[in-house]
Amino acid sequence: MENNSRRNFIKKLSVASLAGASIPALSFAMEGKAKGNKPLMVSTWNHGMGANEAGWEILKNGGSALDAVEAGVRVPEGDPMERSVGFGGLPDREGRVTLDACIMDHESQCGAVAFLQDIKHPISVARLVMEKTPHVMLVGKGAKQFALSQGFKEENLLTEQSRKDWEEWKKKSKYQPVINIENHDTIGSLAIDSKGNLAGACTTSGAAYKLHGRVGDSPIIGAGLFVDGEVGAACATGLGEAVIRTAGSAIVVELMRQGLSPKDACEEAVKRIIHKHKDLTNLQVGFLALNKDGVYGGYSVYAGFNWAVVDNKGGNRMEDAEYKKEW
Ligand code: SD4
Repeated sequence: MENNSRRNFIKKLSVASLAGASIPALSFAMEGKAKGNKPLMVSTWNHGMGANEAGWEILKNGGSALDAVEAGVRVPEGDPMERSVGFGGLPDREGRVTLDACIMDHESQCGAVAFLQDIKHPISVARLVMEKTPHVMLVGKGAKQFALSQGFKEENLLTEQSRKDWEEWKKKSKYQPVINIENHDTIGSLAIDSKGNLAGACTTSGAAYKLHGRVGDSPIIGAGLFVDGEVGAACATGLGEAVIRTAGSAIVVELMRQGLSPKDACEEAVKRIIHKHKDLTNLQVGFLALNKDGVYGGYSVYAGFNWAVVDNKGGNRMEDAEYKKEW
């Protein structure tokens, strides 16, 4: 074996053993360390474009990743045409819009709200939970009470269109979570700023027509979002129950710590979801990750997951995830 390939082989083995030796995709170890860009922001789905635009205004002027992701996800949260996030989000089966969100920075500070009603920007409430309370998560009435105490307004989040769709749904009342097909869903945003600091935010109205009280992965630190300032950040979109079962975003970050590229780490997390679920019908999950070097990547169970990325080099653009084609 010639020296170079022997070195690569040894490198590959050590990464594989650290990761539990179940990882076929070790292209990162073979290719050497990829170089990324700073600042940079990635956000899930087509509505990621608007989020990135708002976040980039902050990042390009030397602002923080934390401010960028918060400002970014507030865009779809406030848009009544986005039917899966914030104002205008589809309600649960009782016709109530209940929102989940969380935010995390490079120092492992984090805040979350779940089952929050009547407040348009759950991500900003989550940030205040992080900054102004000794807690990480507030839910339901308590979260709303806290939001009101911080000056947020009580608003009806059920738009006329969402109400009509819900009335229509009630005729059959069939719970069929059809996720990611219309190419707009939960928003997760990850950013690295010019200082090299990472942050992430995730916000959603959750699965349409869910049981009243259901909370998904999006406000759960380690499931819908995880950031380790020394390693990288990851977020998830799709069937939250599957992401919670596998501690999805925490796993993606842990795999990056062990040397996997963001894309390979996401792929491995998707494989675990596939491995742990017998019935994969409609079970779409997509992960998106960004490491400390500004390298990003994603992967999903089925085709259709995409994200927006913005940096100094290429502007704001959409990219499609690779996905598992057979198993
Ligand atoms: C949830 N993960 O509540 C969210 C929904 C979602 O793409 O991301 N859909 O389960």
